[in-house]
Amino acid sequence: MRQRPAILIARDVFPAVVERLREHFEVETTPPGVVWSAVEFTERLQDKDGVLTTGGERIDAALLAACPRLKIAANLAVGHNNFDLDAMTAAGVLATNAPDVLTETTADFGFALLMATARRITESEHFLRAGRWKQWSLDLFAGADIHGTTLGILGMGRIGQAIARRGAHGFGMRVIYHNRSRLDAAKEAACGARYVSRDELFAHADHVVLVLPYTPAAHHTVGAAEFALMKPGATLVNIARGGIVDEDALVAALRERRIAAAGLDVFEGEPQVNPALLTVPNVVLTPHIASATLPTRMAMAMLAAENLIGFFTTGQVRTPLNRVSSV
Ligand code: 8YV
Repeated sequence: MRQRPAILIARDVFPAVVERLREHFEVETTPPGVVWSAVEFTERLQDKDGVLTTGGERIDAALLAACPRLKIAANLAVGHNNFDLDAMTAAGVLATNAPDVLTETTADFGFALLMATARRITESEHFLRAGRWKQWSLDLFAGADIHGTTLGILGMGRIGQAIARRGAHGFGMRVIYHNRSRLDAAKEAACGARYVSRDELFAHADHVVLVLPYTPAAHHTVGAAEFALMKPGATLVNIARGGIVDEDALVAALRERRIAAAGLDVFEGEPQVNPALLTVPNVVLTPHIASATLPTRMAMAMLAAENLIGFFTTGQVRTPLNRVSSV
C-alpha cells in the first residue's frame, strides 16, 4: 500500500483540525505551549511531505535544503512574511495562506483597537484598577472623537476595505487611503474611501490604521518622518506587522506628544515587546489577537488543513501563493 504523506503541525491547533488531517495523513503534532526553535523545527520537518505553519515558522532556502521531501507549507495566517516565496518556488514547494476567512473579524478588532486608543480605554481602566479615581473632572481621560473624523488607511486590501466600510458607513468618517495600487471606482464607492498620496494620508488623517503587508520595503516604513507629518491629536493603530513601525521613533513621538496615542497588536520581535513601549501610558498594547475569535481561528486552521488535503488528493488548493508543478 502507498504510504500516506507525513505532515507536521508546527504549533498546537484545535483537535478537530488534527482529526481532519489524520483522515489523510500521518500527522505529527506539537504539544500545547511548545514553540520549536528553528533547529528543532528543521529536524522535525526533515522527514515530512507537508507542514501546517502558523505564521511564526520561517521557511527559507536553508530550511528547504535540509528538508528535501517537503512539497507544501500551508500557513494559517493571511500574512506570509515567514515564507521566502522565491526560495520555495525554486525548490518546487507550494505555499498557501489563509485569507478571507479572517477579514471581518480582523477589521472588527482594528476598529476596537482604534476606539480603545482614541478613547483611552485601557489607560483609564488601569487608573481605575489602581484605585486612583477619586473624583469626576471635566477632562478626565478626555480623548479624541471617532465619528465625523478622518480615517486614514495605509494598505487597502481586503482587511483595509472592511475597516473603511466600518468607518464610512458606521461612524460617518471621511475615509482616505493609500495603497500600492488604487482601487477601482466601484470598490472605492463601496467602502466610501478616497485615494490620497502617502504624505497626504499622514498629514490629514485624525486616525491612521496600518494594514499593509510586511515586505522588506515596508520595514520601518512608518517612523519619525511620518510622525512629524501627523496632527498632534492624531492616533496610530498597527494590526499589520510590528516591523513596519520604527518602535523607538514611536515611543519618542508618544512621549513628546507629537501624536496623541497608538494602539499596537503587533510588535517587532514579538512575543518580546520593546520595553520602552511598556513605560508609555498613551499606547494600547494587545498580543497579536486581531483574528482571535474561536470561529475565525477555527476557519483559518481548517482552510490551511483543506489546502494540505487538496494538494495531496486532487492537486488543487484554495489559496495558493506561488505556482509549482504538481505532486
Ligand atoms: C494570525 C495574522 O493569527 O493572519 C495573519 O496574518 O497576523 C493573524 O491573523 C497570526 O499570524 C498567526 O500566527
